[in-house]
Amino acid sequence: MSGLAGRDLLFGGLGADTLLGGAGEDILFYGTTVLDGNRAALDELSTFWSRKDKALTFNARTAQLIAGTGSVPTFTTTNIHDDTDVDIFTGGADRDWYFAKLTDPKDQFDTLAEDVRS
Ligand SMILES: [Ca+2]
Ligand SMILES: [Ca+2]
Ligand SMILES: [Ca+2]
Repeated sequence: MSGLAGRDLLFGGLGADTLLGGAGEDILFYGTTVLDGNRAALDELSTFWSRKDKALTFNARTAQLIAGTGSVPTFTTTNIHDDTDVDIFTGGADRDWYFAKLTDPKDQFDTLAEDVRS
């Protein structure tokens, strides 16, 4: 699964996935989320993550998503789930946000200026 230039949301889902963010600040998810199948919340998330307001820096956006915004559920392990398969993440250019498994067998990812959570 590949993103292009711009801020992408890449959902690995079940199974071992290879996610390529490409340029732009992307969010890469290792497994399933409560957002899956919730079109309205996904659209809201996509719109929020794409916002270019100066005050909404990468850190401000990630903090707001962890806290929850609008109808987008909090970005916590309650809502974002590991699928236990080993996923391969390449965020590409710009800072990216990974939801990855950090215990063996770990997901594999590049770590250039990335923000990795599990
Ligand atoms: Ca991208
Ligand atoms: Ca996966
Ligand atoms: Ca990227």
